[in-house]
Amino acid sequence: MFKRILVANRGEIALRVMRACREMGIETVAVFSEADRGAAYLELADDAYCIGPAKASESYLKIDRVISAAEIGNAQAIHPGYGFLAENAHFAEVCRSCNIEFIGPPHEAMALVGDKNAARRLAKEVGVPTVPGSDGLVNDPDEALAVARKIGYPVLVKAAAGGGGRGMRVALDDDALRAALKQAELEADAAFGSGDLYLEKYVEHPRHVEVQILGDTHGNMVHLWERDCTMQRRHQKLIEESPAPRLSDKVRQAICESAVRLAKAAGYYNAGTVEFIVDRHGNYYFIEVNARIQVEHPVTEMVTGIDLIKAQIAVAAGERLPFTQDDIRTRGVALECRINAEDTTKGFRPSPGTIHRIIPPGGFGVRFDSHVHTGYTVSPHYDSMIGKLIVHQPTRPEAIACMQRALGELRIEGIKTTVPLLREILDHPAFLETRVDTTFIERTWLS
Ligand code: MV4
Repeated sequence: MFKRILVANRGEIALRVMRACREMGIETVAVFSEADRGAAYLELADDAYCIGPAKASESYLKIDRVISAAEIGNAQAIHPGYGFLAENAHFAEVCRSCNIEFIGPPHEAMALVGDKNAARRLAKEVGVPTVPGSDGLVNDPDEALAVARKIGYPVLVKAAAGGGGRGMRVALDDDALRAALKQAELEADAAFGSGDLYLEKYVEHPRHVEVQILGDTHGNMVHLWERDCTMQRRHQKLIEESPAPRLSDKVRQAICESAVRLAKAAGYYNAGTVEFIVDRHGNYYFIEVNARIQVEHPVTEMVTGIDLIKAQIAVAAGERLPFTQDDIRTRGVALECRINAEDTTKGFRPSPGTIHRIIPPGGFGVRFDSHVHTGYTVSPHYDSMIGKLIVHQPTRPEAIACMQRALGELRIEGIKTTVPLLREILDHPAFLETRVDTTFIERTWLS
């Protein structure tokens, strides 16, 4: 097992990884930017190095600085968390060439699934349902128009190097498609360094279901069932839950088995997520793979009882998974609310500043994953998420009541947060009755 791990991240996920390491008897090396200097969670690391100025591109995203910190700090492995370098295949490759274990998938598999068109092709090859669309890339407008006429409008133009909803464009007719192709190509080229595009039929009013997978380096791969992440706004998730409501046992089983089949075919190991959209009729379609631990991993941990961060570390150290698929069952229902420092009444604009007072919630079935405290200053330089409130209860109505109770206890003074909106959503008949799709927030709170 590793003696010392560098955590190449900040905030709640850095703290989450450090906590897992402590329990495993592994020392930690933290890195921080000038904006995070003096943050309380850094005191929980055994060692900490400043790797640059506040700007992420000058610190948390600087591969040479992170690697230098790992070498100076004597770390044998790097946990990237989510965001920043977590899905950078080049970084994973540099780690390997420096003899530092990257706690994540092999860089080859990461590069493969990072190419959304290649991932889609692989899904088709192994019989995982994909949305009807182009057979490969379509940068030629005439070819794209022919595909659109065959599958029917509306269609979605997607960037092969995109993901997470970035670089997508809906087109309703031929003229719109021509324009969408031009814009998407320019945008994708500027944002991702590749203008490669592919086409899919636009599935209207989908639910978003994703499957947690976990594999070791000995060829064992399991799924840890699914999460529903339908409750989002502009691709920012607000509430996640497990199990996914309104999913028949048959479809749940099929989606989860599809995810494992695809991950195996990609030569994947460690933790990952396979994303699907599910239409009103229960048809499911593969969308993309997220080659990292995700923000919402705790809901899966609560229902399965498996610590995903510890599992990531163990399999990165070469250990075998200590369970088989049949051992993994879910118990009860878990919900997660993301607490962001944002003003939801002003277009969700960031609300950085000092937290004058925070009172965290507690009690049976309540988990609060957060690095903030009274006197903590939320920096404008990073993502506005300041914590995640997770509850675990026997049933969905009990989980919702528990979440309402816990959000009611949570006091955060000095900055605006998403808490009031979260409480409204949890009270909304459509949420209670699970009659929502991915457009619910935009339709209900015009913003
Ligand atoms: C789609 C889709 C409808 N049809 N693909 C958005 C994030 C990215 N992972 C894929 N996304 C979508 N792909 C087809 N063919 C709708 C979405 C989508 C969405 C998916 C998951 C969660 C929230 C979403 C919000 C808007 C659109």
